Amino acid sequence: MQPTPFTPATIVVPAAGRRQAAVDTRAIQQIDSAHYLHPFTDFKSLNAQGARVIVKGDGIYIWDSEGKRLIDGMSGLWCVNAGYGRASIADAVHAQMQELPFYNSFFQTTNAPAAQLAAKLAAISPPQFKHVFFTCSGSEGNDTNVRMVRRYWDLQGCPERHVIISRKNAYHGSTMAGASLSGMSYMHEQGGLPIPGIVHIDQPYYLENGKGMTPDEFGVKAASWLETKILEVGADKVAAFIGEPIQGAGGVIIPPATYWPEIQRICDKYGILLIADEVICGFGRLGHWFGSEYFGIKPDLMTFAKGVTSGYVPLGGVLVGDKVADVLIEKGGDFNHGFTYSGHPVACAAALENLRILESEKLVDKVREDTGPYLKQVFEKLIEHPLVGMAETIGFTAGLVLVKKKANNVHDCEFFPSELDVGMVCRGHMFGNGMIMRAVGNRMIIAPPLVMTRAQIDEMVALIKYCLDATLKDLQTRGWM
Ligand code: PXG
Repeated sequence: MQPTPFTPATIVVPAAGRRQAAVDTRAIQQIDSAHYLHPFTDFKSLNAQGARVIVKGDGIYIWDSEGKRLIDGMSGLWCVNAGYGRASIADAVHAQMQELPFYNSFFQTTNAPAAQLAAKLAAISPPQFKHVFFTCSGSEGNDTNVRMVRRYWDLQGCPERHVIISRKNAYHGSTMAGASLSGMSYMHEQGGLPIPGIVHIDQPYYLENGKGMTPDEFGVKAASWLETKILEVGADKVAAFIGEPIQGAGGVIIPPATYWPEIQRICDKYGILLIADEVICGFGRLGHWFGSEYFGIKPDLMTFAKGVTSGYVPLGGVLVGDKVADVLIEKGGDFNHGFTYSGHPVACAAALENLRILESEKLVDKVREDTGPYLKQVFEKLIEHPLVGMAETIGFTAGLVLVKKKANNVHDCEFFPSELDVGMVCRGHMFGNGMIMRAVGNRMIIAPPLVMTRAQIDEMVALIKYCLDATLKDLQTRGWM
């Protein structure tokens, strides 16, 4: 029997059986344009077209104010690991708000959810982590890292050890330190960044930098750039190296298997602290609680945010390994850093319920053993599409590269000129047909909610293929192919 041909009409339906919020799209767009400056946005061009108004979420789907359903292939923004519509998180938040909506943790006070969440995070993280510093976001977590590792080295009698090495095309946030650690030149161009004492090495992106090498050879080579930089700066001046286990915002850049073990070896050789930014990889994205476990590395600090609450309420922080925590506790005195909302009881209550869901539904195990391998099997078949030069997944995130002309070896593919912005053309077809898939240059990426089932993976990949076909036709019509 022939399979029924896929058409996106099969998924563009209003939220069946759920109350549709009554939202006047034009009215919201007007006040949005008049008053709301969106993050990372060209304000004028958004005002000209009007923002899409998202009104509802359930499971892996969201709905806009026109009743159109979309598969949220990006989990909000790498956040909604437990999926939308979790009444028990709403209930936990409601109950906590009624009991104690806020109290600070500054002046020798604490609250039960913050203490319980710290203990829970210590229990699910690798054994070197027993302590947590809470923030409200990943950016603040990375600012905390900068201050904490510099404080650590001061206390160790090495005040000159203040340089932090990061990577180009990394994303570590948008505060002054977060943006400085990030390796995006378009961020550094605005606001006089990076701040002093932060330097960058090239990223482990095989397609960009690995020509003529096997992936394994390239992994070792890319890690060697860390050693070169350490020697250039002076090992006695380097405080820490920071990296995302896989680079998310940079386009789902998956390093070769040889990369992280080499990075670990080099950090150990020079006694440099290793910071894993787990804001995206943490809480199951790679089929482990933390991406560091996937790669078998032993960081001294881990930044977290996003998936800790599945994005239901803002929360971030740093898991502090014993090596650093023991020094801060034993020798440190006051650590003059923190936020009004550090350990916010409502956010911590949301996180506790979210982690309970991830555990009780075995979502992390499922991604590792079942749906992650299935996504790999189905998504990587997209390599057969004429526009796709490379398609890869890791856990529950995936990326493909759009190419003008394919070749057996990805380095021999012909690429579109970057000014054509084919990724954005493709993204337009995805959005228009009910699929949220992000474009990062010529890479199209996804990171779906961890609740996505095998049947939903089939539905998503069929839709992606349909949209790639539409993109191909469009590019041909434009005369770009
Ligand atoms: N570290 C990493 C690895 C991140 O991905 C942050 C830190 C900062 O977290 P906050 O909570 O301060 O936003 C992030 C955030 C994108 C995109 O384009 C990714 C993020 C934020 C905005 C856009 O994929 N990640």
